[in-house]
Amino acid sequence: MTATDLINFETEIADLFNTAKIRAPVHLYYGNEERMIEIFRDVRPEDWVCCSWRSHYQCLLKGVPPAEVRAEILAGRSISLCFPQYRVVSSAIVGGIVPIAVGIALGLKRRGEPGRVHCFMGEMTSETGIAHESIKYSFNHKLPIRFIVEDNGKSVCTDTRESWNQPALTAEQASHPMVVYYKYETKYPHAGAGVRVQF
Ligand SMILES: Cc1ncc(C[n+]2csc(CCOP(=O)(O)OP(=O)(O)O)c2C)c(N)n1
Repeated sequence: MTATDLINFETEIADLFNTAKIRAPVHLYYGNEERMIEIFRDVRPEDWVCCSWRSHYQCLLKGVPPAEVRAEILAGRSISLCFPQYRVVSSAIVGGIVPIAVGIALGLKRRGEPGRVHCFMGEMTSETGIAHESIKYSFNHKLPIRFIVEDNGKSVCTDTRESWNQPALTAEQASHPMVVYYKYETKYPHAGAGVRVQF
């Protein structure tokens, strides 16, 4: 999957959404393709990838065939794509996937199984209590997991830094051995594709 393949996939989904072929929410990525490809250089087939409502790139990069991802999105399940056979799972609850990811990592460690967990979250999610506790627990218990904080600056329509009255995010202020932080600028709204229903 190249950056162009990823962009083309999201463009097709945007068109399908804007022409009402998809009748459930979609959350699209844009502007982070190179970072995603770089992050996935460290993801192996035995690893688990855990995502939020925005997960098309992760599914494609984990090896789910584009036709399978597209079919699930057309069926209205973009917001919580799960392909356990490819070891990629999602939750659309803010913060919901983070302790699930920790549980998977704990399971791998207890069973002595190979592989690790890559848990993606938006920057607002990364400021929640559940994320802070999950990162602390994983670090102290030396779990096979890393957390990827993806900063697009907003939480739906709210400015994340402004809401916490914090000029820099926690993940930005101090580097953590288990956290990868990156910033990107998207051309899409929080949800939808800029024409039909969005919020
Ligand atoms: C418990 C809960 N509260 C509210 C929502 C609605 N909601 C969905 S995404 C989102 C914003 C999350 O922002 P961020 O973590 O920065 O992720 P982004 O979508 O910007 O990637 C909110 C409030 C939700 N899905 N779950």
